Amino acid sequence: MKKLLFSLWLLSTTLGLRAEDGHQLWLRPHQAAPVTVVVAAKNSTLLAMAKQELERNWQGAAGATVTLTLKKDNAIKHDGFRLGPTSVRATTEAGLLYGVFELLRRQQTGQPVADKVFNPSYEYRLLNHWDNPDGSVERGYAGHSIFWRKDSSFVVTAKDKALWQEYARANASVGLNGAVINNVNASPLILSAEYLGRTKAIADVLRPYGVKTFLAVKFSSPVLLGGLKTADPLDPAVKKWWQAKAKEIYQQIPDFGGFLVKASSEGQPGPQDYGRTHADGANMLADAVKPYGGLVMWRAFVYSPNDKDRAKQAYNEFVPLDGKFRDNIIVQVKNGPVDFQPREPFSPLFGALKKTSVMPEFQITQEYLGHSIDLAFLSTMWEECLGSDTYQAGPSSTVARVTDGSVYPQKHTAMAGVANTGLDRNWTGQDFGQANWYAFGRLAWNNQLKSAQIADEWLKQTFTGATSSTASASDWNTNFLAPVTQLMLASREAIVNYSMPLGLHHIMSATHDHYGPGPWWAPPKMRADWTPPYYHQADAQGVGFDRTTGGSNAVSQYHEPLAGQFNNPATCPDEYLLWFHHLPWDFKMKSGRTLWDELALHYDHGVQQVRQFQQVWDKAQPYVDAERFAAVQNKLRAQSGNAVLWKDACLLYFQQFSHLPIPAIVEPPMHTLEGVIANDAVRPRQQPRP
Ligand code: BDP
Repeated sequence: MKKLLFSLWLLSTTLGLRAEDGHQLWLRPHQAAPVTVVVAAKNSTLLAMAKQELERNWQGAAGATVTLTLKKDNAIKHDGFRLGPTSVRATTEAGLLYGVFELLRRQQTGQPVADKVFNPSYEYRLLNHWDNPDGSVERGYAGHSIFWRKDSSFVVTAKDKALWQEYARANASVGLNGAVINNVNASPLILSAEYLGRTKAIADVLRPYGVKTFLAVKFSSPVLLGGLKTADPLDPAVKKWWQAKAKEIYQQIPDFGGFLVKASSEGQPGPQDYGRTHADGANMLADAVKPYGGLVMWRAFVYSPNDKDRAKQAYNEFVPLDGKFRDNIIVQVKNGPVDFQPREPFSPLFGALKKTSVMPEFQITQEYLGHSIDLAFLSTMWEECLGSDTYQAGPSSTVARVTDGSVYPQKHTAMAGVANTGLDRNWTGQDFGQANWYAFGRLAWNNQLKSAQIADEWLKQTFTGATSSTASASDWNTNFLAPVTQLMLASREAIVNYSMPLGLHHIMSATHDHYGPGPWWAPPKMRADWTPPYYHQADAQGVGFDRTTGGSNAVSQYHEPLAGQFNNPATCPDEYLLWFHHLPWDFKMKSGRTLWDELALHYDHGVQQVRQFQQVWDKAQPYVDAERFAAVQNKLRAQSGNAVLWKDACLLYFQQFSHLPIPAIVEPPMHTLEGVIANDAVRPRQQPRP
């Protein structure tokens, strides 16, 4: 019997049919060559982890001796390291661990290992988990929280710990060194003794991988949890409450990272409830954690229903406060001025805050880019934002450089990404979602990295070894790596094309948690800035949001030459055109086509791109294990249908205003507008997983 099972296993392995559930991420097990690891430092759990990684995964010369040395070195910053073919030197233990992972990555992906210093772009490289104490995940599409459980029994099981350890190891492998383990829409419960107990248990598991634990806190916790009458940041009792809470936390978790705060934002309580400023609120919390070396990350995601233009609010509220924040505060700014849309120009706050530490916040979870159904490699989007020149301190003041300390003397630097992890066996729902977790870590470590390299690295580590026997390894590069890399690099633009091209934004379905189209959605009495028509402004005259000097004037929040360039439709880049302009349907585009035709062609092109992705993936079959091949194939099928839905719905909806025919070269709609709207209204909140 045993023999039969073994033969079956062997057969299925060689045929490439072995179950590959994706749980191993980019850290797939390897046949390691023998290696001797000499640790020239006092032994610690973290260094033991580093040693173990080398011993288990060494792909270099058999019998090599690798030394890990802790040593002062002026060229090394923060937890950076100096790498040689058989040596890693760093000034911190975490630096040695990152060096080990870099060495192994280079071996696995065929990159040379020259003597070189690697320094991180940012001091803090953080995941923000929007995980609720009841185990649900806001905007999460990969199952329940890996940290919190519905039953709230607070029992920490061996299974919990094993999972947290795998999670921490994955973070460390790409240099991520911090995790905010609960939702920014924070429950006050998170600061209760029970939840702090579980937080301590999590922190203990993350620590050996150099990952610090942070909490998101609710500004009104002193009232809701502490029973005080007020949460006014200038009230002495409130200050005392937070100081005592900080002490309680640090007694249990001495290296606790600090607080992330969403306040006076989207209905969350905050200092403005008491007539105080963001600086008043943030400073009070910063003082509470200061004695322990803690940090406060204060979000600048603010807007109010009375704004004529929501995109302007954060800049208006925060620029006057520049220089008023304590030095252990970082203002956390979303990449764009509205809200993680498939494409936005960069937030004008980047570079405009010159005396305040500022950090970019990206969204790894695909709230507006197809949940865990559509394939979207978001690295290109983040690269685009980081590479955008703000001109705030002369040319080359890119978002990357105005946030990483290259331009302004920031006391602290950081980058945050809203995580896409959950209890799904493959962590992220869509297998390619893992690439976004990976890419975020790599870019937080090095904000100059190119998406092509990141995709190449991720594919090589994630799919090598899964090839079936019918495919030769030498074909792998040509038939799998090259086309799938191209697919990944084009994937985000395809989504922009079939959902919100030419600067359109926020026109997604509200009834279906932001998946699919919904440009019509505007129930009576609904806040205007939560409805798509507020953003697309389609009427008989044209389409787009007028943010020019003649309109909301949001354009003036950008530094010249950008303000002038964006303000003029002739010089405004096509991809931001309808972000800044309301233009007639027959507006003549740079291509010579009318705006209406151009819009239609973009929608159609997006659909065709997804069809092409399907073809690329189908051809990749011999190079991918059966399970992941089928999973991605199914997702692409669903995405293809969704792309057509977007195209049909948006073109038919806008056609009511343009009264123009859909160009003949565009695939004719297979839906009716009435049908799509009716279907959207009755769609269940959670679409069954394809
Ligand atoms: C929006 C999400 C919402 C978040 C909010 C935020 O829809 O769930 O709470 O961002 O970032 O995009 O606070």
